[in-house]
Amino acid sequence: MAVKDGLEEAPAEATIPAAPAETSISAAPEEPAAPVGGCDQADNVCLYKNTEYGGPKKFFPVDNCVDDFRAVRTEEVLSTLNDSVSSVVNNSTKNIRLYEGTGRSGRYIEVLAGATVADLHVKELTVLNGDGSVASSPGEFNDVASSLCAV
Ligand SMILES: [Ca+2]
Repeated sequence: MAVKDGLEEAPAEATIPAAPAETSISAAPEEPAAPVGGCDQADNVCLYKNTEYGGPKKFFPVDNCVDDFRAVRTEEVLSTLNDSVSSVVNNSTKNIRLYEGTGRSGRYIEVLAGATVADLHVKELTVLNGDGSVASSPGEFNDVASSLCAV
């Protein structure tokens, strides 16, 4: 590169071609969720303290079970996730369960692959007991989750 008057030109930014668009659009139900709430990493499960994917948040690779939200601080490090999750994005191809108790115990809900729940207060969920029987349907699951795992 030519240097003029001792000033080196900054190298031009390499032009990176846009990634090729997906050529086939699948309508399969396991299609990952549209990225909302910044949950744009494939195979992540994203939990938020507020409804509509707002507030302090924490993202997890779907293959890692998280057995105790009391030990998990949000990205904002304000507090733990325990008993405070109000919305969920499952941007993965696996169904997950959110459990009321630590160590995957107690009542749970399933959030299907690619699904989102904008407001866990809303009574439109099927809440199951640990033995798989229905605890409430429609039910809600706000501010109770303490562990999660893919199924
Ligand atoms: Ca709990």
